[in-house]
Amino acid sequence: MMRGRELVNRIAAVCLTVLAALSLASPAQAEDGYDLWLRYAPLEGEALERLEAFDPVSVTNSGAYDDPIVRTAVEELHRGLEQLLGRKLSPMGEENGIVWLECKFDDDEVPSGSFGIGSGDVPANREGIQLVGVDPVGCLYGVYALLRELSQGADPFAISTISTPAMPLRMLNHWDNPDGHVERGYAGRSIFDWWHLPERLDQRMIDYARANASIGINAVAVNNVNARAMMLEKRYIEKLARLADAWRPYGIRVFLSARFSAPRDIGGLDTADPLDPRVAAWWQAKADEIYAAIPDFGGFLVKANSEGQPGPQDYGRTHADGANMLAEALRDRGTVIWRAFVYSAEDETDRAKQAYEEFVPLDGQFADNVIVQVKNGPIDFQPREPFHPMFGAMPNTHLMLEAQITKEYLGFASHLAFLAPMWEEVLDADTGHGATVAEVVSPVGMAGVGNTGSDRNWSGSDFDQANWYAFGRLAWDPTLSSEQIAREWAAQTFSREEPFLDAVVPMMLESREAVVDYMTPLGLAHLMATGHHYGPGPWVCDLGRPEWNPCYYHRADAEGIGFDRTVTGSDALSQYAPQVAAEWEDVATIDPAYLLWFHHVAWDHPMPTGRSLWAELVHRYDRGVAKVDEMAEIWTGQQEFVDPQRFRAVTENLAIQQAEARWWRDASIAYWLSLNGLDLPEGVQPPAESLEYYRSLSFPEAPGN
Ligand code: GCW
Repeated sequence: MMRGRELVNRIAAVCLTVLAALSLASPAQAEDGYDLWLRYAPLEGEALERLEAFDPVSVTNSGAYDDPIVRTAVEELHRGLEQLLGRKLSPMGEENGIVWLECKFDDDEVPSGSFGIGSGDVPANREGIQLVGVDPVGCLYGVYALLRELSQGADPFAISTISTPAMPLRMLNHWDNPDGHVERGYAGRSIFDWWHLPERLDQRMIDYARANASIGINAVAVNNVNARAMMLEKRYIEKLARLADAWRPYGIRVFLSARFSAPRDIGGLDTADPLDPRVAAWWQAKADEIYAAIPDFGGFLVKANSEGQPGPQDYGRTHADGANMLAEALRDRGTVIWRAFVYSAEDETDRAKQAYEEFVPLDGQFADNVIVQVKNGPIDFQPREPFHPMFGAMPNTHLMLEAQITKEYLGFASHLAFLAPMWEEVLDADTGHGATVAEVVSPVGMAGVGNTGSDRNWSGSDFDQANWYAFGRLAWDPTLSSEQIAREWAAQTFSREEPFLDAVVPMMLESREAVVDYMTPLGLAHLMATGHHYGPGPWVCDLGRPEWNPCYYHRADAEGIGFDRTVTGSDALSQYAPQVAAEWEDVATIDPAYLLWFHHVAWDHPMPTGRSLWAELVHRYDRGVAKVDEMAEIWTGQQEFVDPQRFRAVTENLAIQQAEARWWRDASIAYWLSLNGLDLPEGVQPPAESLEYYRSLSFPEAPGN
């Protein structure tokens, strides 16, 4: 009997030793990307010595505030430092702490979340790092900023920064449905486990909050803007309250996408007319119910009268009538975010003009707690669009920017396209109304349509994590350069070795332009296949509504190609301020990047490069394909810097992108050739297959639809 138990114990002991050895050995072996940019890979060499000079490092919370966010800040700092140092630290809160947190400044002039970091005297008359937050969340952001610097190998004593968020609202919008499907999601199922909430809170919800807080994101709309009214029911409010409780210590407020017809759908009313007092009373009671469960509830995000969603126009009311009624229900507590992504199924107007036409006349009519959320461009998250003409045109309305982090039109999760340069392009655009887009939206905020899912790496691919990261960093500070963002992300996520960064950062910076080149060069747009938007479909011309068809957007025929949006065409150009319109109205001087967005031109139209339009178009396709080949080659050279699992994952995605870039190029060229009957320019490779072949491809199972 005794001998048997002894044997069992021995075997157990041996197993434990082996397991311990394995778990020690494994981190360097393979990484699955779950840790995102919060890997805090152990420092080495000089960087380690510099941090070790702090010995004994501990973290002191000088104020000892009993605040959950301060507690998060202290824990995060402790955790990050331990990982960077590769050893345990003395307990938190010791008086000999070398990082001194001061988390309550009480200055109303300084925006919430601001912080400063510098070296200076800390208790026990020693030199250390002082971190001052204007409020608890300022401390939290300061901690992440400090760790970001240290992770990149910075000298702790040389860190000196004061940072203030440019925008109050830095938000993610999730197009996640309650059944777990994510509209335009390419990273698996939804991360929100509504089925098991509120009883069960997945650890992912904490890790998600950490990731968001680390880049300054402070608000999350948890459900699809194509909303189910069910999400407003009591049982869902309870689920949402559990998330709100879990995220509060990370400074994140929850928002709900609200279906405008909810009073009818779940409220037992026969109308959702915003001017009907019963409807207003229903929303008021609903808001009261939500605030009883979630005192810091952010508010409602609404897609109304767009793509079949219900809205105030169903009752002959305006967007302002609808938004203001909801705003009244949230008054002094929350915000209504009303989307400007509208185009009517009955309207013959150029789709690019419709949002401006519906909203600009309402300028000044929206309640103070209403924000109008405007996509970066006037159509729909294309690889390149000019900025939306509403920016700057509604000086008496709170406008915020909506960007799409998930890459619906840029190759899903398999194509590498770093989006910071695209967002930088729109943020830096001069609206001609005395402000850049960044300046217009800075008093309000920015929302990004999330790219997270149940995949271990969160975003469906390692490089798509960079877009989540970049969105948060730009919402915090739209003047940050794409290069800085790429550098800090790549250093934290993969390797802080200079040769690696010098190779990978330029590759990231050029990646989005490569997608523009092989999909929609020279201002073309919306040529993707129907529904799922996966792959090319420029030949689609026969769908029910004109603006569902790629042909509507490219308008190509035997003579030429492009959408005339000048005064001789749809005149969408006149929605821009005069000096902006002037830049784009002349076909001879317009930036070729926007040429076919605003002009219909002949195939032999001379381009600034000396090529004909046709030759230039083909040249751009080839340039895009060549760039992806180059990216794949650059990545091949990075093996020594990256763990095998992620190295292989990226390699395989790049191989997909190489093949699909060719597919886009070949299918597009084959189709244009069928219209213009021209020869291919000298030395250009003909498409690998016939047009019929490309047209015959179909992918009903493509994700995200
Ligand atoms: O980009 C388009 C998408 C729709 C989306 C819509 C929107 C949520 O194809 O899937 O719906 O825009 O922004 O409302």
